Order: sequence, then structure tokens, then C-alpha cells
Amino acid sequence: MNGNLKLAIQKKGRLTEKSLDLLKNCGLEIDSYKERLFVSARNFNVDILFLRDDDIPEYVQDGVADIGIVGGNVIEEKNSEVNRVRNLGFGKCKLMFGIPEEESLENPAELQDKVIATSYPEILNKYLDKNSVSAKIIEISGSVEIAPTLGVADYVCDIVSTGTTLKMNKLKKSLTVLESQAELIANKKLSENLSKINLFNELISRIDSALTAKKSKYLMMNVPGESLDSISKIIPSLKSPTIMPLADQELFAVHAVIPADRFWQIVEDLKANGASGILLLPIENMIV
Ligand code: PRT
Ligand code: ZN
Repeated sequence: MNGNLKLAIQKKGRLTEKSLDLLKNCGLEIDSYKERLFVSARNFNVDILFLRDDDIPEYVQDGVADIGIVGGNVIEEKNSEVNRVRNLGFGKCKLMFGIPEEESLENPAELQDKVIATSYPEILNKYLDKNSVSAKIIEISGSVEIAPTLGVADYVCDIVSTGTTLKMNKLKKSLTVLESQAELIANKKLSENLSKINLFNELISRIDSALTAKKSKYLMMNVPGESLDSISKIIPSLKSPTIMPLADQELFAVHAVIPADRFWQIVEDLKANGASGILLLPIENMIV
């Protein structure tokens, strides 16, 4: 056993590429892994273990891995004792009831005595208990959506992202049971290992920088001198904007870091106040 921090990610699935992208954005150099069970980063003391997503919470709970990246839906279903450290902003989906197109389900009470097919019996059971209804749960591990067509269930309770799979099976979205995204989890005793906790803290601060950078954009534009005040008020800047005179005496270059999702709300205002040459650039990393 080396003293490296052991990080479990999904071997092959929806979270794999985004998990690796996040680690790369944290500056970790990871060799191609293909069929290997684990690889060590070349420039950081971390070993990446590639596992089925369902196994990750338990491996982290038992300390086989120190930390892991896995969907909140899997963490909840497995009921593992782990620390949930960060939401990572990808792999977003909802666990929802899917019901036949012509039916309606607006209230959990209407679930009484229904037959529901799901791959998430634990979460569903808790939901039914919380809402004081009883229903029959049929556990199915794949293609849950065909259960109503086959006549084995009234409804499904399954992961939905676009809703296309439900539609293809003549079902529609109904009540939401859980909102989920990829999360970083950690073993509860990690803090007892001083060298590992130091590695973990460094990784966390890099992850936080990468997450902030992803949510931000670098805005650049030219602004006439008389509009500087009004433009400065429009910019939802994290810090005060940088203002530089240009060779053209009338114009100033204005640069600012803004929340990415605010750009389209302010662009018309910027133009109306005389801004020109507006550029919006991605930010690779940001230490705040
Ligand atoms: O092999 P392994 O066990 O590791 O993978 P897996 O097949 O169990 O999981 P995988 O790779 O499908 O998903 C991994 C994680 O991604 C899930 O645990 C969720 O946290 C998250 N996620 C995000 C999704 C979806 N979006 C998603 N759309 N997981 C599954 N789906 C499936 C859903 O089950 C349904 O069949 O996609 C279908 C619905 O998609 P839409 O877009 O048609 O609504
Ligand atoms: Zn799985």
C-alpha cells in the first residue's frame, strides 16, 4: 500500500468522462486507463480506481477508496455511511414517477395500492413511508420503463433526464422523488490520516477553483468614456472591473469576470449603453 489518496470513479458510464474532465481541470495528469483497475496520477499522489457506480459508496464507506465521485441517487439508495463533500454540477437527473400518458398522478396519496417498478427500492420505500402511503414495489434492474406496457406495474419510478425514454414507452413525467447530481464523497475517518487529509484538502481546493471557473466567464469589451459609469453598474462582476485606456482616446477596454449564466441577460443593456467589440471567453481556472 502506498500512501496515495484513493479516488473511486465510475469505470464506464455516464459519469466517467465528466469525472476525468474535472480531475484534468484540477491539473491532474492521468494516463489512459482502458482495461486497468486503477491508475496513479503522474503529478499528484492520487490513485484513481475504476469501479461500477453501484459499488462506489460502499468502497468509500469501508475505506477501500478514500473518496469517490458518484450520483446522489446511488448514495441515497445504498444508504452508505460516507461524508457528502461537494455537489459537482454534472450528471444532473431526477428520480421521478413515470405514468401512462392518459393517466394523472398529482399527489403522493394517489399512489396507495399501486404497483410501482423501480431500480431504487430503498429511496422509493422511504418516499412512500414519508408520505404515509403503501404501494407494491417491484424491483427491476434495467429497462424499468417497459414494465407498465408489459402489465407488470402501474407506474415506474426511474431516473429521468430529457424524458425521451419515458415518451418512447408512452409514459409521462409525474411527481419528483429526488433531484440528483454527481457528488464527491469521502470516508468518515479520512481526517484521522494526516498525510491523506492534506492531499484531500489540496484536491478540494483545486476542485473548488475548477467549479468556480466553470461557472464564470471573462467578459471583454470597448466602452466610450462617458458610458463607463453606467456600464460598470450593469456588469455583475465578481470583483470590480478592470478599465484600461485605449489608443483611441474616446474608448476604454473593460474586462470583468462574470457569472456565466448572466451574460445573455445583460448583453442588450451593454450594447444600449455603447459597448462594442464584446467578447466572452471561457476561464480555465480561477484561484479566488
Ligand atoms: O455500469 P454501471 O453500474 O457503473 O453504470 P449504470 O448503468 O448503473 O449507470 P449510468 O452510467 O447509466 O449512470 C450513472 C449515473 O448517471 C446515474 O447513477 C445518475 O446519477 C446519472 N444520470 C444522469 C443518469 C441519467 N442522467 C440518465 N438519464 N443515469 C441514468 N439515466 C438513464 C435512466 O435510467 C433512463 O433509462 O437514462 C434513461 C432516461 O434518460 P432520458 O434522457 O431519456 O430521460
Ligand atoms: Zn450502476
